[in-house]
Amino acid sequence: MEEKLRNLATEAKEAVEKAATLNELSNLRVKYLGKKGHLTSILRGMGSLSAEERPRVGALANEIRSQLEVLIAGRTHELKEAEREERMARETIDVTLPGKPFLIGKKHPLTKVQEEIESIFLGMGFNIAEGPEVELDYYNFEALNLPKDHPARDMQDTFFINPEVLLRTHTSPVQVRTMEKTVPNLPVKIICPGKVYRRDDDATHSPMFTQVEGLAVDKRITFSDLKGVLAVFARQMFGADTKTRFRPSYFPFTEPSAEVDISCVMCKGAGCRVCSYTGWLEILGCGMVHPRVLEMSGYNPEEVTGFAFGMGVERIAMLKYGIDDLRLFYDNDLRFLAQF
Ligand code: 2NM
Repeated sequence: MEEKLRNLATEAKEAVEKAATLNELSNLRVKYLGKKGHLTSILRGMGSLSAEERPRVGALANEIRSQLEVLIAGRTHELKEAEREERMARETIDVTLPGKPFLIGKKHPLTKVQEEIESIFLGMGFNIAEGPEVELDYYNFEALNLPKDHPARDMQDTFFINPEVLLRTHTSPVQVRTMEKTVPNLPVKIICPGKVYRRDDDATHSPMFTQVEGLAVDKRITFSDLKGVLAVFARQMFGADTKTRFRPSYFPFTEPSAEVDISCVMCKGAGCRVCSYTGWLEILGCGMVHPRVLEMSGYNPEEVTGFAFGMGVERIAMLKYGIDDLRLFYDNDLRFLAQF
């Protein structure tokens, strides 16, 4: 039996040394050391051995097993190393190949338009003011001459957190907060950009959108100042040949109030599909700050006056770039966003 074992060892060692592939090695391990392998089947015959032979044969078998394991491991390493070296010799890296192109991020079109609006008003001496998007009913409505029972306070349009706290429906509360902080100093000359929230959802209305509102309060501010500032804005935003017109309107926080149209950016006023053949496009609302609003903020409406205006950044961007569905701004489709 010992001889059988030694012969097996010699045969297995030779086979392992000659093995040319990892696959072959793996088969050899199964053949000699596996559960149904040669070594195991020889050991099955140990039952016929005498008590003093048995430990010796057992020890020999274990030694052969561990020698073979070591040989197989060594040969495995050799073969892997050879394969690696062969691959290294074959594979070359061409460092002159162009790299893989990667995407560089850019500003969202709404951010670009918002910043463009900001820079036009900064150029006319306005400062930027910001405030909370979760706002008190008082600043969003009450202080803007919209008492609790006012019909213009359509509950449907507002997301309430609780009866006194809501998501701001416009950035006007920032203007009220700024006036409160500034009083009695003058002038107040600010624009308030930011997100606002209304219960609205279609191709031209989103439950969240972006507004820029403006406010100027000082002694002897007039409607002419308002007209001049907005005419300059329209020309800088939409081109030097842009005309403006003011139509009477109503807002609870301004008196008088107006809607502002610009001559159509597409047809220059001749009439086309974009302007519904009117030659004009509505871009914002405005007016002279209501005396009660000035008074609630701490200014004396006998001494100071002010103008205010508000515009939707999405609407301005849609007109500027000829986009017909504002949901494109929020879909985050790079095929759309990459165009700006
Ligand atoms: C608009 C239209 C007209 C406005 C008024 C005020 C404030 F705080 F001074 F009273 N802020 N914004 C205003 C006026 C906003 O948006 C269409």
